[in-house]
Amino acid sequence: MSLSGSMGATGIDVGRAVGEIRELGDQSFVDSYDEFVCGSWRTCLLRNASGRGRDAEVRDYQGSAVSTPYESATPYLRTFIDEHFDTNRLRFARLTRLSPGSVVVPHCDYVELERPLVRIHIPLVTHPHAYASESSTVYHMDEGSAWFLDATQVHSIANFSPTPRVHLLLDFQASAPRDVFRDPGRHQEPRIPADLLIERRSLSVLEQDALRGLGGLVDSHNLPQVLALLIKKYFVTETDIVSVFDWLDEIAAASGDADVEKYAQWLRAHALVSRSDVG
Ligand code: YCP
Ligand code: CO
Repeated sequence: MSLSGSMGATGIDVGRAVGEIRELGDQSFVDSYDEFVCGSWRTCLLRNASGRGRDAEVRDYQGSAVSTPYESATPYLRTFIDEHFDTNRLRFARLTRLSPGSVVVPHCDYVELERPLVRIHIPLVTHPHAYASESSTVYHMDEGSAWFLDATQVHSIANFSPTPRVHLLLDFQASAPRDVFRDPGRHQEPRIPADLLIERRSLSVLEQDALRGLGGLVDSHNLPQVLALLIKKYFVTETDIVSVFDWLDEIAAASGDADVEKYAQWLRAHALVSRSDVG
């Protein structure tokens, strides 16, 4: 059972939103969470704790979210957010851009916060081969709908499509997903429609053997590629999300490379348990 799911259409004018985003240009996006990103995942900050356009840090703070200069440059998006959501509860509003071929290490968010936030995704540019996952459920978030993503659960994303995947991502201080909307009556409880679930196949014996064999190949230079390979394999085969870390541990142990082993242990803890060791 997954907790994340679609809460229904928002009525956003995707064409207008995308037009504004095109005007923003690449230089409005910053890299963050580099340690989790295989490929490119960049964000444009629309509202945050400080109102500074390059402040990508998710942190606790009091009061309402402050508009950045990027939000002033995207008046349609600003109006959409104001009209559709309870902005008193809004803490962060971002655009996220996941490049083709990119994946993110399975992780839990909000571990560094006093209380978890409620996260809503609204896909603006997407493709049936852009995936999100929670535990053993892989799914596609469809364009223009509001999707609740329970980021306290282990989750991941992958873009196997030829185009960048662009989402509007909103984080709220709330205890229930529907509390974030101005008109909760217009939205359903989160559920994943059956036609948006992505079926996976079983992991073959050949693949299992080949994964083990990576111990003989991995070193600190190709570790990012090996990690990306494991995450991509998780997305298409019926494996648990935590298998990524189990495979990595096994491969690291077989490699006999102490740095690789240390990294594998660090990554698991950093992604699933604590973020305290990163500034
Ligand atoms: C997300 N969380 O779940 C992001 C991706 C790491 C933090 C990068 O969309
Ligand atoms: Co996340």
